[in-house]
Amino acid sequence: MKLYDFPPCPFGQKVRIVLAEKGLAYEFVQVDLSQGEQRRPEFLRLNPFGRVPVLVDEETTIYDSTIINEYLEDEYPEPPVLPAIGSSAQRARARSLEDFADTSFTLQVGQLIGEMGKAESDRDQGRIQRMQRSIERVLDYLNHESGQCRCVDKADARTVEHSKPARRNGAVCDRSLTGR
Ligand SMILES: N[C@@H](CCC(=O)N[C@@H](CS)C(=O)NCC(=O)O)C(=O)O
Repeated sequence: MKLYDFPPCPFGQKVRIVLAEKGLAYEFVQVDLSQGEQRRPEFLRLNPFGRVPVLVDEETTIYDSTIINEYLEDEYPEPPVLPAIGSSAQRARARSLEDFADTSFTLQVGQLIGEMGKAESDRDQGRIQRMQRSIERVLDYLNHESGQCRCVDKADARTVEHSKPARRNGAVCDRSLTGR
């Protein structure tokens, strides 16, 4: 099995977590997005949209992290990463949380990282404040869903802290980002 991926990509990380949970061996093929390697013809033959991650499992080529993970769950069901078949409501909830992470959390945090990675004088403070408010709503939702308070703050702070551009420009990574 081969995974075409770029280490900082959160969607690739999602797939790598499932591969690790299932104990599946694979070859990591780096597609360096900073060098535009996703636009090379040989990669576009795997994913015409030019995005990582892409999984190649023998004759099967799949792109999009959610679909890759569904494939892994179908093809390699043990150990499962979704609630059992038959527990439809719980499976739906797991999928909703995944969708929420993809559409309402990862993107916003990524945009905030991008803004904080700029030199301070170039940052759009209005945009930063809007993103902080949006992330704060997301964290409230996750804290409510998880029934816990502190872990989400810390996870979010780590995400930003580990961003190289943000670190390079001395971004403050803890409560100041979420305004708490
Ligand atoms: N919905 C896709 C999103 C994948 C995606 O946006 N990947 C980004 C990197 S995190 C990418 O490859 N961007 C390259 C580009 O847009 O040129 C998934 O879940 O796999």
